[in-house]
Amino acid sequence: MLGTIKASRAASHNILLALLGCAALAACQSRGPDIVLDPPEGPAKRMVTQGQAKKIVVQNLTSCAHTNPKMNLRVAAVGEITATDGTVITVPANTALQRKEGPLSYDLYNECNKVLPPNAAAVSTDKVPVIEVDADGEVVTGFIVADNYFELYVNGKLVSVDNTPYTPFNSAIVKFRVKRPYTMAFLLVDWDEYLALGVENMARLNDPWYLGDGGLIAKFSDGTVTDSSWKAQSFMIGPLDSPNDVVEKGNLHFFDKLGRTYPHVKKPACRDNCYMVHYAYPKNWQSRTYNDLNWPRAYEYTDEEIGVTTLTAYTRYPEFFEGARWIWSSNLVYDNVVIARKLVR
Ligand SMILES: [Ca+2]
Ligand SMILES: [Ca+2]
Repeated sequence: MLGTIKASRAASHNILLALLGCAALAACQSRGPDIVLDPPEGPAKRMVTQGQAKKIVVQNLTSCAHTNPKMNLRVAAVGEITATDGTVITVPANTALQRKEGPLSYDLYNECNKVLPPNAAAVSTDKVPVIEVDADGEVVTGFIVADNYFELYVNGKLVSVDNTPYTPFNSAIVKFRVKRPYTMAFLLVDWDEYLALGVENMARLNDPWYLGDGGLIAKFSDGTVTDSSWKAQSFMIGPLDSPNDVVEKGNLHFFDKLGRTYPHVKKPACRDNCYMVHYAYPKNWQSRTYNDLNWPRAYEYTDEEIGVTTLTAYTRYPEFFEGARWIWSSNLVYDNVVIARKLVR
C-alpha cells in the first residue's frame, strides 16, 4: 500500500515538473510537448482597397489542353491594387501557380486534361508522385476538391498546386511521405472576374455581378479529414459598402451583415466603388511551427450550401470524401481568400 502511495506521489511530482517545464513554453499549454510552436502572433495588419484592380496577368492562368463550347471555362486573371496605406496587393491572391513554384496537382477529375474517370473504382493512385517531406515517414494519399484554387503545404513544403485555379471545376490526388506529428496548410482562393471586388461574371446564371463562394473538402489515407477541428482564417473580405462592416476582435475578422451562405446572402448597394478588407498573411503561415492558436476554427458547410450537388469532379467519387466536411471561414460568400491549417498528431 505504502509503495503504491510513494509511487503515486512520485508520479504527481513528475507531472508537476512537466507542467512547470511547460509553463516556460507557451506552446505546451495548448498542443502538448510533441511540437514546440512559435509564439502566437497578434492581430494581422489590416488594409483597405476600393474598386477594381489593374490586371497584371491578362492571359488565363488555367492552361486547358482540350476545350469544348459546353465547358465552363473562365479566365483566371491576376491583378494588383494599392491599398489606402500604400501597400500594393496582388488579387485575388499571390499564388504558387503564378510564381510557377511546386508540383502541379495530379488530376482526379479534370475536363481540361480529359481525365474523367466515371467512378472511384476506375481511379488508380499508382502513378501519383510521392512528395518527400520526411525520408523515414509514411506515404499519405489525399483527395482534394477546392472551390476554386488550393495550394497545399506539409510541414512548410509545397506538395500540390491546383492546376486549374478557377474553372472548369477539377479535383486532385496528392501523395506525400511524412512523419507524425505534421502540419497541413492550405491557401484557398475563391477566384473571380472583377479583381479586388470579389465578384464574378456568371453567364450561366445570367448574372454579370455574382457573389461567388468558396469551399474545401479533403480526405487523407491516414484518417485526416477536413472538419471543424481545422483552423480557417480569412484574408480578403468583400465586396463591402463600408470597410467598417467587418467586425474585428483580436484575430477574428467577422462579416455577416449581408448573410454568410446561399440562398440567404444579399448583395451590397455598392458596385465599382465597393471596398475590400485585406489582412497580411503571416510570414511563415505554411510552416510546421506556425502558431494558429488564436485563429478561428473552420466552419463546416453542407453540399447544398457549397452548391456542389451536381459537381461531377466531386459527386462521382463519394467514397473518397466519406466522413470529410466542406470547410471555409465564417463567411462562405464574402471571405474570398482563406488559409486552413491542421496539426495531425
Ligand atoms: Ca481548382
Ligand atoms: Ca466570394
